[in-house]
Amino acid sequence: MVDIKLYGYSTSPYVRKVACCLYYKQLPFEFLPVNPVDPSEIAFTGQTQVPVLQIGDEWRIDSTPLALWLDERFPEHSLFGQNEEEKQAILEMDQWVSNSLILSGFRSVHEAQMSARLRHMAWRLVSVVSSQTPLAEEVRNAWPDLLQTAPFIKHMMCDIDKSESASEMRGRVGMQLIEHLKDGPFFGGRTEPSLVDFAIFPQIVFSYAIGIDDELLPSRIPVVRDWLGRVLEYLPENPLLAPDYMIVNPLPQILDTSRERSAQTA
Ligand SMILES: N[C@@H](CCC(=O)N[C@@H](CS)C(=O)NCC(=O)O)C(=O)O
Repeated sequence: MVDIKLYGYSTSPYVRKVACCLYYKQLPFEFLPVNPVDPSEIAFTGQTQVPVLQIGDEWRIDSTPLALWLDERFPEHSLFGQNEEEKQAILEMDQWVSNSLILSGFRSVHEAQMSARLRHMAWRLVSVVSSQTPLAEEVRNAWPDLLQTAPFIKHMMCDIDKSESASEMRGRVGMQLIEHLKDGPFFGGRTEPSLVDFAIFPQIVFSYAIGIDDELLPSRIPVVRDWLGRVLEYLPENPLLAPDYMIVNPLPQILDTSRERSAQTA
């Protein structure tokens, strides 16, 4: 079996997306944490963006091309369906995940007023980062401001249609999420999971799993909760790349709790 290495930080939605694809494909890999402030671990690539995936001696970047590469190299457990038409539909939904769902998350942080909640979130995120690539106290303390001024996030914001506010965008994304799920069992009404499921799953659960949010709100919606449970069947208990001791709310427990809660309210 060829050596597979995933370089990145667990707080990146794109890195978690690639990890979930690797887990789905049952490809053993080594996760190599990258320091976001001084990404010397990926200096060999001559650039600073994660995820970087290395298969044998070859490395590449960019999560969707990486998923295509994985399918090319390891066709079993396809991430792109069974034919060209399915592949195009999956790529279109994946674009929505990147340009709307993930972007909306970054936008909420970028445009938020500095508040106790925002600081709590940023400090929790940096404690996860620092658990894998130790950061100086001053850097950790400054993380709330650094998050809001990160050049790559600023750059992402250039593509946003500002005629829609951040909260309108969140509302739209929530509605479109349900539309794209199409009652499941997987995104796009598909019978097997695809790249889209593995792009969305870690993004939806991360903040709750590491203790930023008090509740996994999407799991209040029965179709979403059932979908989360189905996706988890293809993944390890902790597919989020953060160390187990950083997981405040383990995923199987999240789903059991929300099942109990909805049974109580039924
Ligand atoms: N289109 C890329 C986006 C990757 C990306 O934006 N990664 C961020 C972390 S979430 C990053 O590496 N930022 C630092 C940099 O670009 O220098 C993908 O899908 O992989």
